[in-house]
Amino acid sequence: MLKLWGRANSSNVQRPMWLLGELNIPHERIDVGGAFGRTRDAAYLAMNPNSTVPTLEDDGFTLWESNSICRYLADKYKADDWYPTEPKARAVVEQWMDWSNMIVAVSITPAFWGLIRTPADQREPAVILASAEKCEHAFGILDAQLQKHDYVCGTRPTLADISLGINTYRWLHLPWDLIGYQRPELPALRAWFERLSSRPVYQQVVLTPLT
Ligand SMILES: N[C@@H](CCC(=O)N[C@@H](CS)C(=O)NCC(=O)O)C(=O)O
Repeated sequence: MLKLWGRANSSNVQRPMWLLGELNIPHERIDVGGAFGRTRDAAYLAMNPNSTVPTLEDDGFTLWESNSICRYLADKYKADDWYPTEPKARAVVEQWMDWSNMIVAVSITPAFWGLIRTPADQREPAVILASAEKCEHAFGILDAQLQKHDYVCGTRPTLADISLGINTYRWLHLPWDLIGYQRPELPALRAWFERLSSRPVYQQVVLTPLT
């Protein structure tokens, strides 16, 4: 059986969890990383030398990088709706997946750590504010894209929505007031978030307490 290694409160683990749920693929998820540790064990390092989560294990084949895991699963289970095979359509999905990692995840990580995982007396408001400003710019770009159609790449969700939908939930729900920052309301992005929120798998996997 497929094994997904990684704690369920990790944004990057939630990507393959969400896809596995949507495709109804039997699998076992094993808690490692964060408070669960074990990512520096020799056996884990042999699968993933980064000591990060997630890692996928499929009958002796191992893979890390959450977006790569999603692409592999979509290919293996022929989920063409989620990962189109037509070259241009596929390239645009991959463009937004890459942007999700290089821009959105990089922008939001300092704010997430500062607001959720740092004791109040150690918080650095200037660092969190800089992160907030980068997020505002990035989510503005995503909002403009979502003014064109209901999902990131068209009329139905793809791997691009999975890649971006998790940090969007975080951006909408981080306690920005702790640093006196007012997040802008972006109507198209909000409407897309509501559409994602009507999906049972998104509710189970993503709409969970930020920890
Ligand atoms: N680009 C990687 C990032 C992996 C990553 O940094 N994962 C974080 C969790 S979101 C991690 O492993 N942190 C250390 C830990 O959980 O022990 C991916 O998309 O899989």
